[in-house]
Amino acid sequence: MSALSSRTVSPEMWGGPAARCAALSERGSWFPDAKFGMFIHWGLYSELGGCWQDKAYHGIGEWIQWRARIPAAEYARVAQRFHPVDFNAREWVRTVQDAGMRYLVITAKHHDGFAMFRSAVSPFNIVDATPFKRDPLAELAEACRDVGMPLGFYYSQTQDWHEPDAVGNEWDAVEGERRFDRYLEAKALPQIEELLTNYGDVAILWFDTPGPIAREDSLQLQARIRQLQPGCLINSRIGNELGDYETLGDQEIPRQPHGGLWETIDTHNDTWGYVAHDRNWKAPAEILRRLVQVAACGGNYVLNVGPDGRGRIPALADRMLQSVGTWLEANGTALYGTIPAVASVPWGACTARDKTLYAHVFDWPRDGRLLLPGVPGARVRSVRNLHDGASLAVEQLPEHIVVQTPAMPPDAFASVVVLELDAPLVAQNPRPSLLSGWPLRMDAANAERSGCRLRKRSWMEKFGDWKHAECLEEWEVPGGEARWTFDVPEAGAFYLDLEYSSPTEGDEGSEWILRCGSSETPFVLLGTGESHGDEANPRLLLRKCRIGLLEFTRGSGQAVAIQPKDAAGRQTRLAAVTLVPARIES
Ligand code: FHN
Repeated sequence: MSALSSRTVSPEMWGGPAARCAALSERGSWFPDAKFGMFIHWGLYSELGGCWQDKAYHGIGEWIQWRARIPAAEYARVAQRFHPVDFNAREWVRTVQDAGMRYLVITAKHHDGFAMFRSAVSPFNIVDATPFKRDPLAELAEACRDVGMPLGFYYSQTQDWHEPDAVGNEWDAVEGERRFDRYLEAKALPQIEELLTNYGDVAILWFDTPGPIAREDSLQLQARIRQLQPGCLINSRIGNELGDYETLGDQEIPRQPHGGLWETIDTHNDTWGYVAHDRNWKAPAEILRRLVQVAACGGNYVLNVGPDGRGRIPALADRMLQSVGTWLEANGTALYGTIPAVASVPWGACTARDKTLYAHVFDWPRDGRLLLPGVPGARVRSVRNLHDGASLAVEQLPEHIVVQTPAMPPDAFASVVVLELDAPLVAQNPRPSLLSGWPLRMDAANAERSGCRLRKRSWMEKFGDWKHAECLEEWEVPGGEARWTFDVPEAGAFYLDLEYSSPTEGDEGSEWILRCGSSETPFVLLGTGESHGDEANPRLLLRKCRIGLLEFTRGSGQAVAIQPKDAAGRQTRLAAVTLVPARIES
């Protein structure tokens, strides 16, 4: 097995999607209904808090050993002062519950190779190597068991920077051949056995960065888990398209429904492991918006918390999670156990259960009218606010539903409007509507396209802070075209904005044609340049460019289309077009 080398930090390190779970009823039937989980990254790196030898590292803190090239022996000495006396398993589990989260996954061993549990396999573990001497995973397992909370263990199976035979540590000199099979047999497999033997029921074995792991190694890991705990779920990062469910890319929030069993994992600030100087917390409304968006696309949302070296969950994170939990306490019926309904409405997203549709409204309508896509084959029987039960007037048009809403949103973060139908909602992907007063964003993936390709791009901004976009690329000139079709329930004027990246240098840019109805307008897209030399996964500098004002009359099936006119447009990566309402008359 080769070292991860240049693929160490690229989207390939996540492996492909999982094989579909064959026996969900026996294994992990709890998973799709849970919707919201907590991820905890906690290890020796938490003691360092993103700082090594007075230098602050920005980005993900659990990679500090790799980034500062700390020799394994020197890093191991951090254990001598790792003494998380404030760790309290029951309090952590209460925090998970109070946040409305329904399962917990914690790092048993991250890439630094340090076991956060008692291990007879390697003395590099929290019980044997630190003054703390306790086994936090045992305490957590007991606390979770007492309240019936599914508990999962993260285990870095491929990278282990402490072990010369494993993958990832390219800075410590190693004598002789690196033998991954030796590491797998001597450490990874026996430690996984310990985790599956000593801690009761393990709900998930959460693998990471499979990178170059061979198929037979992933199969061996999977077989061992099935043998010891057949009920344990395995995520797709076991590698080689195995596992029971898919873990999307880090911080990847889909915009469109995504099939199968899956989860999105997200950071609360810009790191997984504790970083003392990272204050970029997502506020509760943003967390809820991401959670609801993921649920409306059919997945689970797992939000990370990074406790510090004393075992404390950062106070601000804790407070914000409590606010999230308060919202879920009141509105959880609109989330847990629901199915995806509508992922792309400008004011939020919709989930559903049986004959009930839940509209999660993050941006409350200012004109007192909430417009929803139609519900083919069903009649709306009644509409109410979930918050206070107040019933709301509704008009059901052939393609839309219009709900009369009060001036003020009933809930500070997101108000849920509940629509009771006379028949179950049929899964649909409605044509978008250009609603007056609301921007309509249409992604690359929604375009009818010819002479161009749709590609998923992922790139890092701060180290380990991933961004994702699907883009239309490799435009043919002539012949390339992208077209978006939508309904216009009310006439209006809208600006057309493009979100794109173009490595073309120079001010000239590329010339394009915009088609709308019978009109054809040329426009120019300036080069954005690229700041990153990784050709396979360049860092995109996505830029918004306003093309101009368009007027639409009422009518269904209207479209905007764009085409590159000159060869300079070939390399453009187009992520989205947005129609932004413009008020012309007073
Ligand atoms: O390298 C790890 C990283 O430290 C963190 O654990 C994340 C969580 O998904 N997984 C890997 C990068 O994708």
